[in-house]
Amino acid sequence: MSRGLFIVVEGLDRTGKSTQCAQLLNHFTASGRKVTLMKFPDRTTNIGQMINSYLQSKTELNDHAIHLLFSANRWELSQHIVDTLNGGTTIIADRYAYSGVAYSVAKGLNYNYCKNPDKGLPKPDKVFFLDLPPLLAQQREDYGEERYESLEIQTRVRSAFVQLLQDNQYIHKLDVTRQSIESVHQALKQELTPLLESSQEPLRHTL
Ligand code: T5A
Ligand code: NA
Repeated sequence: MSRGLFIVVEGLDRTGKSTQCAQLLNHFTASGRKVTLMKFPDRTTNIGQMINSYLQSKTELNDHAIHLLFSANRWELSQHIVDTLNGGTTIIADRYAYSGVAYSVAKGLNYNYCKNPDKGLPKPDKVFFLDLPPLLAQQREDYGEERYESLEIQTRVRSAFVQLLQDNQYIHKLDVTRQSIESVHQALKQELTPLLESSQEPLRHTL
């Protein structure tokens, strides 16, 4: 049995990540592939509830402490990720460690410091960065409800993502400016085709 693929969708707030993850889930399901969705942060765990409370500004936390909690939230699910992939199920993840680095760097934490806690996590087979100017993202509905959803912060988060793109050539940037949901979906599918048609090497790469 071949293992599942690990696909990650990244981007600033409101860029259409959840929408596209849902579209991919439907597409894979319809084509008969075993597939599941994951979302980071996973707010359902104990750690995830602390993160949720922080994101809703109900609690305050030291910048380093919340950074480590976001990473811990990935680590607590890491064995589940490995087992799921090895069991032949594809994972579509709505955000992952790249958000972890970008948002903390945007607050002023050191780039290399930010990458360290995630080292050793399962490495995705494909990472997409949905790129939308922060000003356009801001015009989408429900913007501004959570911490980080301001133009100033999002602009700094985007700069951090640009550095991640430079350092990790395997991240695929997709300009979604004025692109319909359907056309972004088509672009993601097209980019995934070679991966879907090739047989996967055993999972052994880590971040
Ligand atoms: N964070 C996260 C960290 O600081 N460290 C970490 O390690 C991690 C993992 C989590 C927050 O935590 C931070 C980053 C975040 O600030 P979240 O739960 O992921 O937040 O929430 P958001 O990223 O804010 O996700 P959203 O759900 O708000 O945005 P999405 O998923 O990018 O966008 P989506 O799909 O919900 O779409 C937003 C709106 O745009 C429309 C949709 O219908 C919707 O109304 N839309 C489009 N409109 C026009 N054209 C298109 N192509 C469209 N696609 C979607
Ligand atoms: Na989302």
